Amino acid sequence: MRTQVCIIGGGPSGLLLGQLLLKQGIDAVVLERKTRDYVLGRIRAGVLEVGMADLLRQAGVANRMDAEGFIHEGTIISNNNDQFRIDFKKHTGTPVIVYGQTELTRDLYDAREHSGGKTIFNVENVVINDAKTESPYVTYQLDGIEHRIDCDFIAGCDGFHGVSRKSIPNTVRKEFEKVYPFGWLGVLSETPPVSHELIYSNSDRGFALCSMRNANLSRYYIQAPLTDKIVDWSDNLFWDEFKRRVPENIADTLITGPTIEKSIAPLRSFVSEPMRWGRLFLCGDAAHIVPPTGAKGLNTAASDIHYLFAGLVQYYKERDDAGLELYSEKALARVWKAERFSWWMTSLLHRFPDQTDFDLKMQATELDFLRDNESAQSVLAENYVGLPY
Ligand code: RFL
Ligand code: PHB
Repeated sequence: MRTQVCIIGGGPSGLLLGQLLLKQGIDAVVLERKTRDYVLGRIRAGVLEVGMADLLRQAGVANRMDAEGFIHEGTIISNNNDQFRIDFKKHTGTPVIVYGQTELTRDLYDAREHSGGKTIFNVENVVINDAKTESPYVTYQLDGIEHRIDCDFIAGCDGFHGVSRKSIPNTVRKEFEKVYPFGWLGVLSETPPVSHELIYSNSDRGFALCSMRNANLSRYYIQAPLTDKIVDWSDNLFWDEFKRRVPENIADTLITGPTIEKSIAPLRSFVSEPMRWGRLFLCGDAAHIVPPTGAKGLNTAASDIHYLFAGLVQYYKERDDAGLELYSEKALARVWKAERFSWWMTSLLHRFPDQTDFDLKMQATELDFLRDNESAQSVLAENYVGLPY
């Protein structure tokens, strides 16, 4: 088989790139290790920057997001019972859109099926070959039979555990990593959200986040030790702990119910440089991970796709490879800013096992400063709604 761009990974990065390319008449095949249902079963991000929303519109997959997504013009930050609001609209003129990654991925799969884009599921043993030549190819197995796709370019959109990043030799690749000593225990519950804006809560017992998916579906998180087991967190234990970490008025009005999903995700900051090796381009989680506190994981994947898509269009329409040459540099410049913001938000809002009394005072003072200082709020707002592409 031959295609112009072979996309490894059918998560949001790969699917978004596939749809954008299809609209430009550029042929792409998506290889996915799992099934569509498996990919759609993963509950992940919820906040979209307007830059990402625009990209989804450009790809022609934004109708449901525009109809059902929630426009958020601000967010609440709390420190025990002290609460204040960051006004995105006032500081940046821009809101964010709350629309779940699961729904967005479903829209992308539906659009792909509708437009006849080729997706191959359940692929095994994907291998990237000759990425440093002008004739790269990808081999994989399906039902035990070996297949080969010849292509012009390979987009490595296969997430943190994929093969793409690891195909770049160790001598070329430099990895930067910070692993946090806790995770996020997240639940989904069929209850109305406790607040119409997200609440990021620092408390003496650790971090908590109130988020949502729709009018009757809430997403709540608490910081938890990585050694905790899901089976030990009954719904009652979760709600009790959650209520202790949010301001009293929120705890008092919270509607609890049986949870329909519960999982613990580790927190990590990670960047792999460069994001291009010959004709292989890494995008999204394949190249970088952020802790979720800044809601940047999915959005940074989208900005990578923006740069790669622009470079590919320039190559195919103008026979100019300048955009592709600059891909890694441009993508990384934005990635590192998202890393900085996510690391800062994480440091501001969590309890760390080795925090000294001095560290705690610094954290509390940083929160007081943010509460009282419009410029600091403006910096947070600018980063949260998304830096320009
Ligand atoms: P994904 O979503 O991991 O998709 C990669 C896809 O590639 C497939 N794959 C392969 N396919 C073919 N061959 C191989 N060898 C393959 N190896 C893997 C996988 O099956 C998968 O379908 O990466 P992508 O597309 O770059 O999208 C990135 C986002 O998913 C990610 O940044 C965010 O979800 C991160 N993230 C969160 N971000 C937020 O902004 N807010 C959140 O609340 C949030 N929660 C999360 C998260 C990431 C998590 N992970 C990765 C464990 C919660 C979790 C649990
Ligand atoms: C979510 O709704 O899952 C969510 C929202 C904001 C974050 C992280 C996760 O910062």
